[in-house]
Amino acid sequence: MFVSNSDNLGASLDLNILSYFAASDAPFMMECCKRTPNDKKGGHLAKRVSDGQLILRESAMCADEDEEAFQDITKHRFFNTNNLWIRLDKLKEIINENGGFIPLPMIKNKKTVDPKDDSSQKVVQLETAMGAAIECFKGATAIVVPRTRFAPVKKCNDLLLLRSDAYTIENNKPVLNPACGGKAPTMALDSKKYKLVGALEAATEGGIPSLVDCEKLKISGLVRMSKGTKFVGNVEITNNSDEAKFVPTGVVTGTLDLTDAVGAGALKPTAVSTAPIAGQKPGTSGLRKKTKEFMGPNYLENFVQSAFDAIKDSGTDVSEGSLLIGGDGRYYNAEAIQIIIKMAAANGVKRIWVGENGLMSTPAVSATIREKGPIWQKAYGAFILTASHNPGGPDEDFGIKYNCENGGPAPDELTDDIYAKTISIKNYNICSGFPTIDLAKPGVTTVAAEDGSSEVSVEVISTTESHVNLLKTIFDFGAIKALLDRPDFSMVYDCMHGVNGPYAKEVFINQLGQSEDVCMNAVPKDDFNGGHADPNLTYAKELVAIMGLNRKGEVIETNGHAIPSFGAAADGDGDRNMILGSKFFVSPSDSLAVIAANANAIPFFKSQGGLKAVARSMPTSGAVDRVAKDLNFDLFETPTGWKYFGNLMDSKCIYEGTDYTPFICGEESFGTGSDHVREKDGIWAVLAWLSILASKNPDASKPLVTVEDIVTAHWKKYGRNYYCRWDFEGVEKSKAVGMMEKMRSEFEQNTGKKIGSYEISCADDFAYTDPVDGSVATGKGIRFLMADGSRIIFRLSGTAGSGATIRMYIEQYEPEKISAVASEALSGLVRLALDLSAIKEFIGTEEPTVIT
Ligand code: VG1
Ligand code: CO
Repeated sequence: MFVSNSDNLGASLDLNILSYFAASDAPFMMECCKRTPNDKKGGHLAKRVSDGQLILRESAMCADEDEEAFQDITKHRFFNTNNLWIRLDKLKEIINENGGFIPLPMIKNKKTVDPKDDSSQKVVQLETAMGAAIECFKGATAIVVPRTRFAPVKKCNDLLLLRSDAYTIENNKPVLNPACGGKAPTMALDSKKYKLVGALEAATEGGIPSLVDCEKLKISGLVRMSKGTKFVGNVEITNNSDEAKFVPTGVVTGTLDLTDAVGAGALKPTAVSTAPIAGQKPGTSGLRKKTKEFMGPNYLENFVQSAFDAIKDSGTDVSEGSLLIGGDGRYYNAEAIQIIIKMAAANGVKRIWVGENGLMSTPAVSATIREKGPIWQKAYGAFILTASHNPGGPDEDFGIKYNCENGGPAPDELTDDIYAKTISIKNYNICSGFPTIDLAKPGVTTVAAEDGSSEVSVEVISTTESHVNLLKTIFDFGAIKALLDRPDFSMVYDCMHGVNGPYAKEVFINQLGQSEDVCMNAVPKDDFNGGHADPNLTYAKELVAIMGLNRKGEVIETNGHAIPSFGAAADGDGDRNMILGSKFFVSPSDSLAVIAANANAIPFFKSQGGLKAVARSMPTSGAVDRVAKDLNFDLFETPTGWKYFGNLMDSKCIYEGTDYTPFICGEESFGTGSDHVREKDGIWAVLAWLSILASKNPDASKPLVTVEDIVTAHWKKYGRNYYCRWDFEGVEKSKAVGMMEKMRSEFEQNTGKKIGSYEISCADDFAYTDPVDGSVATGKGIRFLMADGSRIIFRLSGTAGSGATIRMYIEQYEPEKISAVASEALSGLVRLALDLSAIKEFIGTEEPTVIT
């Protein structure tokens, strides 16, 4: 049996050594190397005087007064490489003799409880070492092997050597470069400054210097090196300043004091000390809090630093490609962007893209990550500054989230790691001297380090270009324009003063040639003009009235005002949509089902051979399920939040699994989208509806087939899922949690219970196993599933900036009765839901804040 350390890159199963070992008849053989000054601190092989047995002595076993003798490499000439050869029959004998184990000597090591943190609790670590087993095998032997069999990476000294040209790769193994003349350069990096690998990584961000002609390299203090430097002979570098100084390029030899050398100037990073701030756990879609909280000392900085640390730990090299930053334009957007730029520069980001005026909608961020090139500049991720539909302004909400390379929201694994880092953060990095970027001016600003060591570029890019270009490849703009140009067709799109305005104007005015009045409230405002940029019947009041409806979706008297044929609205960050026909509201769940049923009206789907799969979040109504069954699409039911759709869309292209694309997904909360991006996409849904309308109205001389006609025909074919959601906002958190807990405790007694005309066939908590990567999400909503297919669902919102919001979802399917008023059709189930939750007992009211 051959055993070795996993960090020894020279350990291979060498057949010559194996043959020698087999022929030797020894029970155990250790590969040793000659000790050089580099290895004097490590353990060595010794012969026990009393019986001549070979034994291993580790430095931790050596008394302080013996240290000098211990480190004498002329006396103790060999050290253990931990490449060990063991005869299994002898091993079995020893194990049997000793009652099931090998009596290894105990080694005592002084460490800190967090090995990465010197200031953490000191502990004594007791360990036994594999190599020490040599003393247990009578007749054990050792052979001296060339240094090439020992390439361990234990300290930054070793790692720097190994990464340099002092080593080459032969037969997949690093071997000492013959040009070194058989002896590796002696490395003496400042042990305090380069204890952890992160420090070495930071020092060699500019590349690894040449060491092949170096005899000894001693570095005291912080430096930054680059691949342009060649150390020759005996080199000693000192830097007594507190800033890491750049080692000049070219040949460097002899002693060099960098203490007074110029520093990085604007690119000088500072580690600012901070302390964890409670409550920075990202929710359904990022971290959302009161703006004032976000503006508090270190609040944004802590989260952003934790995100950078987690992103790097996940294996992303932030110095490659680009980092995108954009936001929905709410209060504090621009200041936050400047802070993130300065922190990005200090965390090693080299190229930053920012949306013009700091604006970029959530779907446009996703599109830009995926589409904007060239390939070597492609974004690996983005910070989106948004609290979406939550109100904005100094007294309202602010938010931030991170999206990954696929363009989608960070998965749970990453957001959990970000959160873990927020609770142990000690410092954040910032280049405080980095200039403030003029976000109103498109173009590139390049900031170079004074010492020439590196450069960071910030490019202010078009807010709309990548996204609108993508939309043009998805839809038939010609067909949509023909519909819009019909004299009997008119539309209005309410951007609610969110970030969607620029996109709506680009698409409808510039590309489709419509008049300005198609776009309402299309100038982004940092407080959404005091409104609630949430596209539903309650908050999109102005539009709803124009379309001839009230907040309950009932038809109102419009005193002869002309009502547009089509109305739509977007939320603060442009990912939600509400679809309205003349005097007609389309529920988001129905909208999803209608788009899925008519996907072939959209070239993106048709050209790929039609839709393959659909998905909806659990609380979304099952209307789309009937379409999936009818048209034979795969169907998925996921927890709330867009991040759960991402894996399904990436199943083939990232996970090499089943291809579910082309794919459409949606949520009851006015979110719809497809695999063209990895976020819901408000303007996409609007164009999808216009495409369907265009396809149903090929002949302009015939009467218009309306939104209402399309939905009614859909219900006639598939039946109707009556649906509503009641939100109870601003509830005290403990009360909301108490209510949920009570329902959980009653699952058993409620299952099988008959109440009035309903029978609860199952009461449970929704859990989801991701079919693509197997990850499990639990506690995703309480469900009461009725025997007749009706459902009652309760969840706590994961996007509330403060307090708690209870969401109650009600659904009832009717195959035939399609023309009832939703609130009436659902009144029985609503009553039951209010009773089952005992909501009045907990929060003192049964009156919701919003009904959608
Ligand atoms: C809400 C919606 C959910 C949506 C999320 C983000 O989450 O219910 O469907 O994905 O907002 O949308 P919650 O946890 O509050 O129910 V957006 O447009 O605010 O980013
Ligand atoms: Co949104």
